[in-house]
Amino acid sequence: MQYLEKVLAEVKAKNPNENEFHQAATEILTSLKPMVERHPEYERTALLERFVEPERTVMFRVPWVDDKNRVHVNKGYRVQFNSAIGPYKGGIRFHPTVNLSVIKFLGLEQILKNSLTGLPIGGGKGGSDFDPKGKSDGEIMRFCQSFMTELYRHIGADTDVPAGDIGVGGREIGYLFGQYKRLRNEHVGVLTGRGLSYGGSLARTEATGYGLVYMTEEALNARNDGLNGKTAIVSGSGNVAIYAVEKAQSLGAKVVAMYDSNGYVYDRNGIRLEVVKQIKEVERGRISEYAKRVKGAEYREGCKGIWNIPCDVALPCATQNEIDGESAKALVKNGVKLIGEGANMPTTLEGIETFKKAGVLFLPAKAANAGGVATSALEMAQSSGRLFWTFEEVDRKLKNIMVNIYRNMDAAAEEYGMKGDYVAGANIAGFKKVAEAMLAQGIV
Ligand code: NDP
Ligand code: 2IT
Repeated sequence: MQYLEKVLAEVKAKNPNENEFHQAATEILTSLKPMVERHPEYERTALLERFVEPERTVMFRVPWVDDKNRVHVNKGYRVQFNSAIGPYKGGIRFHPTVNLSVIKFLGLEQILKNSLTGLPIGGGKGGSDFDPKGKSDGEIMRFCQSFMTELYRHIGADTDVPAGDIGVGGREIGYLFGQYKRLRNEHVGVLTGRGLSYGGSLARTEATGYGLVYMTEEALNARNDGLNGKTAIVSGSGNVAIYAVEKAQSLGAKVVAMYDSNGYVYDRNGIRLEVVKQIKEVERGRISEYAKRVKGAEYREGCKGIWNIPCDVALPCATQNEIDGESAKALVKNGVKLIGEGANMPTTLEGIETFKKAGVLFLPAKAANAGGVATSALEMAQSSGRLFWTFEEVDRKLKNIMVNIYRNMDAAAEEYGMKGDYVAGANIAGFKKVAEAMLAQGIV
């Protein structure tokens, strides 16, 4: 058996039932093939076997008390996957679907994404199967405090720097940071996505969505095209989706649909983002409200139908596997030109294949959504330098980073004879630096 196939078979055998982790590993390893063939030292040093095995996995109990004095227990995770190029870095997800497989797929993706940013950050991810929906502020705070009461001993500004992800935004980062500071007696940059009054960075809130759209525009510009006048669908209505819509609209795109986990809204006149922000950021409500408030907008139960709406550009910004083979076919049939992945692994392997066959321009998550973690690294730089950059300065750096990632993955795909295949280009460009750093550091 070839080296790559052997490693992939081992991943599946040694990590049974971790379907999301298998999916991410399959996508990555398969596309590294031409690179691995040029580097026999990878096999000699078991580089890929080490790459797919987390350096450390922490799993812990998170007990907490709700407003009615009932005791609950959730699972907590932090996977410290790879520190070859910098301290572990990556978000924390609170969602009932969180399990070890989900955290490991996210962690594996994060290693290459963080490498692509060009900044010195390794890869990690964490989370809990806690469901923040419908919880009071007090319950969220007590849960975050309990979570951090275990996590604090494993992280640190030069060791592992968590941030937000699904279900973890500014409010949760605040409670997590408060508890860390209390336990360690240190006010340091141990979490990113902090509030502006206690060490956060301007533009971090906007960064993932803006970054996604900067890369989308760059990819279109490279083909003498642009977002102006394009019809777009942005799935999700959380942090990434909202700021992707904001930037896409500012570049002249018409966003006609968004969703949350209950259903989608279709507004043929173009989504009114201030209404979405009010519902989602202020009221923490449901997207169905939008159709009650905006004339001409329709609400439909269920998510899948959104991909049947004709569009030029689709930006999936909710969660993994939201575009399956069938949805991909519907998008292609309706003439989609570009897919930009704001969420992590939002397209199934079958969906990716469908887009590839149809020649749809496909910007994979680890490149397209890297603006969030890149800006987190800028927050870390500001924290350690005790600096505070303006919005314009951070935004300018973010844009440069996204353009550079685009050019690097484009060049890597071409170098290996796969022009325009950005799944391969992003994996190869990201893996290059990680492999170099791992080889230089010996068998560790
Ligand atoms: P939020 O929690 O702010 O928003 C998540 C959105 O996705 C909500 O609208 C949520 O709906 C929806 N959603 C979640 N699960 C499902 C589901 N199973 N089916 C349909 N809709 C769903 O999270 P973020 O915006 O931060 O994250 C979105 C994606 O972007 C994730 O994949 C995350 O990993 C990725 N990402 C985030 C970054 C960041 O900086 N925040 C950086 C890079 C990637 P509901 O409210 O109903 O649950
Ligand atoms: O998936 C991701 O890149 C994030 N959730 C952001 C991680 C970070 O450390 O800012």
